[in-house]
Amino acid sequence: MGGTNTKATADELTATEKRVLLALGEERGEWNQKTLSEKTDINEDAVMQTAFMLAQKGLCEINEWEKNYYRLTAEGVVYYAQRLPERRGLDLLIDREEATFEELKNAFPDEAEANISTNWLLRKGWARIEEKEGEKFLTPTGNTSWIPPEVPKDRYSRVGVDEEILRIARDAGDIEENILLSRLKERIPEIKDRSIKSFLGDLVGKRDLLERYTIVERRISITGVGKEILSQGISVEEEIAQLTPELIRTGSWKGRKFKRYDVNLSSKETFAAKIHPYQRILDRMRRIFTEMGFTEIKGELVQSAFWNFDALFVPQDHPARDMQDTFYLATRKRIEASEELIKNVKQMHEHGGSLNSTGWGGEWRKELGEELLLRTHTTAITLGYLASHSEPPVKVFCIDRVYRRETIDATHIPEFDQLEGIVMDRGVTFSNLLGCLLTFYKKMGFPSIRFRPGYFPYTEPSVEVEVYMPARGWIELGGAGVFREEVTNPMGVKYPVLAWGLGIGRLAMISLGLTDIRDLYHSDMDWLRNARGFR
Ligand code: FA5
Repeated sequence: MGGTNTKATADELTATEKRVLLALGEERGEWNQKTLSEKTDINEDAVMQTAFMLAQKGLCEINEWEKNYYRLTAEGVVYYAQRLPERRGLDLLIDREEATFEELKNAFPDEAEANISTNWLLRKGWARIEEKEGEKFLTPTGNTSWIPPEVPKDRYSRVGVDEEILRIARDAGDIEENILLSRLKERIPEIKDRSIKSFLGDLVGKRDLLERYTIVERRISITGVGKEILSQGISVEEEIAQLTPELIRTGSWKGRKFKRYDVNLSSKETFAAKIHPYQRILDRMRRIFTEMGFTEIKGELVQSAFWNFDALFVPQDHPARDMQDTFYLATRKRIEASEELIKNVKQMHEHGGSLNSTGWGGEWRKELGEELLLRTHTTAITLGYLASHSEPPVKVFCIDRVYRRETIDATHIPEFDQLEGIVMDRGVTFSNLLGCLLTFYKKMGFPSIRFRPGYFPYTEPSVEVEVYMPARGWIELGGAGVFREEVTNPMGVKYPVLAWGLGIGRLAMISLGLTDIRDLYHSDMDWLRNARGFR
């Protein structure tokens, strides 16, 4: 860094940064959090924060490493004071030359501790089990130490390395691993580090007498650039960090130095409340259709089979009407339509009414039309509107929930939303329909969609709209077509009706980068916070 640059940096330092830099520049050379805090009289957290700021500016260097520490657990403290249960057990055995399990048990305050004593007596090879006349005894083996093979037994006859470790830890309070190792080696120079670690492992893991914890230690030292700034001389002036009404009123801010803002610092991420990404997509769709001159309509969730199917020229034996596909209510209701419309629909189904159509043939049964169901598509809603608005022009849309008995998978759920729309006017054509859908999807951010020939009982011609998704290939987004005369004629509609019903869930799933439609309904906070979508 050149001279002019470092000068500029010196000017940008806060008073606290200057104080810390001055301390770092003193002879001692290396500091840790604690010593630097004591030297500067700034608390440890703040001093580290400042050191990090200085490090970011290249003025100091922070080295970090982890250190293991040990201290006795509560049980460790008790066992240390009373000696380990197996040591107490051994003394008893030596005293009496042998003892039954029962006798050993009676020497301890509880059974658990007696068991610990027995287990470790056997494990350490201090006692063995002998049987005399059907009764079991514990007898001492003569071993009284617990040391690894590299340590000569005769020199450490009554030493347990674990006991030594507990003693050192008790004396030290909290002890760093390397210090513990070296203290133990002062006592038993022959012992290897590997053995000590295995004893420590037992005391921490198996016996819970010692606790191991890690502390991050830091060494902070000034860099060459830092020294250069100091060599130019810096003075610590108190700075105003926050402008208060008081400072302005009294005018005491005059002539004082203000803390500079670092506009390059990234700010903390905030997660303000916002509208659910899925709702944002619904709102966007509403806006697009409204901009295109459409009016939104609403309708009932419970529909009669007449409006959901019959008026749409869906034959009464169509598989979509099965109980397996549709949720029916247990009740029926008089059809909400004029007698004339019901009669016209009946005639259309039976023989094509006055049109050059054969209809579906057979008898159309009114009672099947009276069955109530949860609407399976929103086409029931636009159709109902059309029936009462038979004069052109009509341009309406509807966004609402529909229900189907579906096997749930990545693209199918039993409750989903559809975006329905119709245009009825003199001279509108199939091309207008495709253009309208293309415009909508383009505005939604899907420039490449494709139309495939489709089939619906109520439209001719019919298409299916598909969009490409790299993870899954082409996905069907919706159906559309021009209503057949078998649908429009009974209602007295004389002009072409363009109609479509688009699945919203699938579109939302693709827009939001999901591959499973079910994820739209999971309240995953991380996803909700970060999901980007329409505003
Ligand atoms: C219909 O519902 C027709 N009423 C659409 C229509 C309206 C055609 C007007 C012609 C004129 P379909 O059953 O294909 O069509 O459903 C339309 C869209 O809803 C599908 O393309 C799909 O995107 C979505 N969809 C269908 N079933 C499910 C489901 N179980 N879960 C999620 N989305 C679904």
